[in-house]
Amino acid sequence: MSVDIGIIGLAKSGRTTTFNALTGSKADIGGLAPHIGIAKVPEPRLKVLVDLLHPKRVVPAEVRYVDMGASVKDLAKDKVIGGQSLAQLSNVDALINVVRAFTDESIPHIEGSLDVDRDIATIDLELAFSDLAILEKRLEKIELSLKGAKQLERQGLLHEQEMLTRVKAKLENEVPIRELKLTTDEARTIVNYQFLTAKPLLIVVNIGEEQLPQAASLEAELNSHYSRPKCRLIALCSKLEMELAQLDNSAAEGFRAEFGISELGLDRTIKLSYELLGLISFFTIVSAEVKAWSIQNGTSALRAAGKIHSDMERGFIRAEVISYDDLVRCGSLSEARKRGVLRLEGKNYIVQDGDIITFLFNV
Ligand SMILES: Nc1nc2c(ncn2[C@@H]2O[C@H](COP(=O)(O)OP(=O)(O)OP(=O)(O)O)[C@@H](O)[C@H]2O)c(=O)[nH]1
Ligand SMILES: [Mg+2]
Repeated sequence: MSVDIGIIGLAKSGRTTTFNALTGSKADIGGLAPHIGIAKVPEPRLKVLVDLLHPKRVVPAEVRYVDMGASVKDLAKDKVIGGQSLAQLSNVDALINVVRAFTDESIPHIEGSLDVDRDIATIDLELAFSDLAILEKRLEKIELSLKGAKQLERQGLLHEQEMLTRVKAKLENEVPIRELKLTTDEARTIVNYQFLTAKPLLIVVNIGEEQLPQAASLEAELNSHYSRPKCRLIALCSKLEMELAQLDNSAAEGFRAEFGISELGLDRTIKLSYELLGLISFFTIVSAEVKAWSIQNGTSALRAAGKIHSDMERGFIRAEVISYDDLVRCGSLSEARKRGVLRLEGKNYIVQDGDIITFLFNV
């Protein structure tokens, strides 16, 4: 299971450019076909582990980005997003909305003028429309089923009807599902519908090169409105980021210094997406291979093992765990073992960010 992030937005907002920047791809700008690309999750601790352990192979965790091709407005032909596009979007773990802030006379803005707030609201509305359509369909079905339902089934249906009606009222008042306070049971039901406004949202404000000196202040100003539950905003120049992604390391370094970019937009974007998704990293070191994995914060050792291989989950015996800091302090796993710093943990152990884990299992 990789992490999937869908890139959406209005036409000519810079979605494909952002996709290319994030994945180092060279997808055809202006093309309408969906693009799928993979980015390696930047993980500075991985480099330290490599320097320490000299593995033969190092495998970073990955994120998959999907550039939907057509704009959200074009996907939503009959007011709502449907068919294959909806299926594709429903499957992602988080959304990136690329909003145009760059000016370019030769590329007319699709809405006639530049207005970041308006464009953010437009996309929010499109996503809400899609969710409302799904809600309405489900509510109609529940209504029908209630007619012939037996007592037990009836209770479940009434329960769901009550909750979905509540969610619908909120959506109609422009409150996205990601902001609702739900009980664990309710959240579990909601997850099954894969609502678009339930997904964490990262707003990428795509600024022009000439706006770069103001990027930080613009970002802070916009974030004061848009940093809401499971929603964050970042300002970056996708065009420049794309060009940077296509340079080799030393050339990119010079370029970044020239434009005063301290951290790559790609790295920040992935980091923010991870924060939004509540993801943490753990590492495995197996026969000269150091590998990083992403899991939801709060995952048990048993489930973490299952992420690597289902056999590991089925045959789980225990996990040998050391924190990243402890390993760095000891210098090697064998030294850590000698000093008794390695812990043996059971299947219910909650994996911590930076844990280095060896799973013991039998098949
Ligand atoms: N000046 C400037 N142009 C940009 C920037 N980002 C994107 N563009 C240009 O804007 C045009 C549209 O960019 P795309 O990345 O294709 O945008 P899109 O949202 O994928 O567009 P469509 O898929 O065609 O709807 C391209 O000509 C880009 O080169 C930017 O930061 N500055
Ligand atoms: Mg495009």
